[in-house]
Amino acid sequence: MMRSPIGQPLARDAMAYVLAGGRGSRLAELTDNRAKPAVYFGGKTRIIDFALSNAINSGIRRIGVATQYKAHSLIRHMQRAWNFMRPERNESFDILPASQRISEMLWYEGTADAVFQNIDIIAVHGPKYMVILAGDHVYKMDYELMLQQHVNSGADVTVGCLVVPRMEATGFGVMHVDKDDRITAFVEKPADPPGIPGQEDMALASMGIYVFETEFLFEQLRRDADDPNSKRDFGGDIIPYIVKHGKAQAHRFTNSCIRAAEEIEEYWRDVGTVDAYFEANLDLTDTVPKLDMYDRDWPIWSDAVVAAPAKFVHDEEGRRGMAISSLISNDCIVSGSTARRSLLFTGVKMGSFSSVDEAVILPYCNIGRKARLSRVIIDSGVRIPEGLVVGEDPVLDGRRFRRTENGVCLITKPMIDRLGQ
Ligand code: ADQ
Ligand code: ADP
Repeated sequence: MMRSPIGQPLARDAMAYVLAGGRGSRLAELTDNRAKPAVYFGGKTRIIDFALSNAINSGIRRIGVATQYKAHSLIRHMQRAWNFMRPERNESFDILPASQRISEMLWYEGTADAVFQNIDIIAVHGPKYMVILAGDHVYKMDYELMLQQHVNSGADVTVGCLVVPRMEATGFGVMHVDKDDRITAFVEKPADPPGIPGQEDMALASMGIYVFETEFLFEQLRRDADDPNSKRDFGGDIIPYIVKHGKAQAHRFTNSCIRAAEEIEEYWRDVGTVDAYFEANLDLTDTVPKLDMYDRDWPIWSDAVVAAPAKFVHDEEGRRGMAISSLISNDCIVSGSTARRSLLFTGVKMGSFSSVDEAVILPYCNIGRKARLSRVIIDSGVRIPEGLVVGEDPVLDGRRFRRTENGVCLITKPMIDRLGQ
């Protein structure tokens, strides 16, 4: 195994740089007030916790997060949850909002620019390798393996990749590789994605994560910044250039960080649409979910809200409060009501006679007495009025809420406020 000069895994000589500025507009109202990486997922965590936990679990101790769109909720979350790095051990955690550091007029123009504008800050930390990550995917991955492959292959850049159905690859960077997985062609978001030779209905897609030697990355970013035709984007500009003029290597995503890896199908989700977000959350209510949130070897960290335990109580008339196949977080109270195949995030209160079925209920919501809800996502802090029924009349639901193709209703505070008018 390759080691750093002081005999440690390569991850200790690397900095993870998480791109967390994008809106994720297909998540509709869920990203009206927060960036996609700040969207809650899985009962306790937010989406960005996956990339950050992967970095920490891989042994990386220097982390930067570039933020831009609606960053307030994201920054607050990271200050609460991720502020445990120790500078005296050469650890760091930098939140890097697009702060017009180069020119007062400039936000981060593209993903490459979100790194370029912070070159001086990265240089102070002095990592030999940069692991560029996206803050908006749900997966578990050991970046040390990608670093090892990068050094062993002598590549200029190593690109994390996945095999996806060809017609789903239109939103990805799609590549061709030779027999040694060297990338021979790379097209960003092709309308008609090229298939894999011998497996024409599948395509090799970029996960949008990259490993570089820091000095080489800086050279490329400076070169790109002088190119008037560049959009300053990794997938659109930097990677295609290196594929053409240098050596780019593909690193195939595997479950290798999971103990039972061989029995588990590979799990990576973009959760980019309301339906995909709903399904990925509900998957966690399966008896044996594909994504293990109880894995002590590869835990997903988040902020530990100091709050009372979840509580299930009889109401005043003796009706039982209960939850079946559900994830119930701290500070929830289920009183004389029933949750089935649902996720109740921190601080959700369910009143008597209410029931929820296939519901993703974000923190600090109140479900009023006698409400009956199925196939819903409820945004944080929403008070569901007494007796509201959702999931039984598609036409009415569609008029009141955002109802998806799959019949999932996204319910937000402004939508509830409009009901009373
Ligand atoms: P996209 O999915 O289009 O393509 P992009 O919008 O470039 O992703 O965002 C990548 C990451 O950077 C996201 O985490 C996003 O939040 C963040 N981001 C976007 N704009 C930013 C900005 N200005 N400042 C800071 N962060 C920003 C990319 C690649 C494809 C690849 C897919 C995989 O370009 O080749 O296939 O990711 O999802
Ligand atoms: P986000 O903005 O991404 O939804 P926040 O952390 O800002 O996440 O809070 C979510 C909601 O929960 C907000 O409506 C907020 O007012 C409410 N909230 C946060 N913490 C508490 C708390 N301890 N008790 C009651 N409500 C809270």
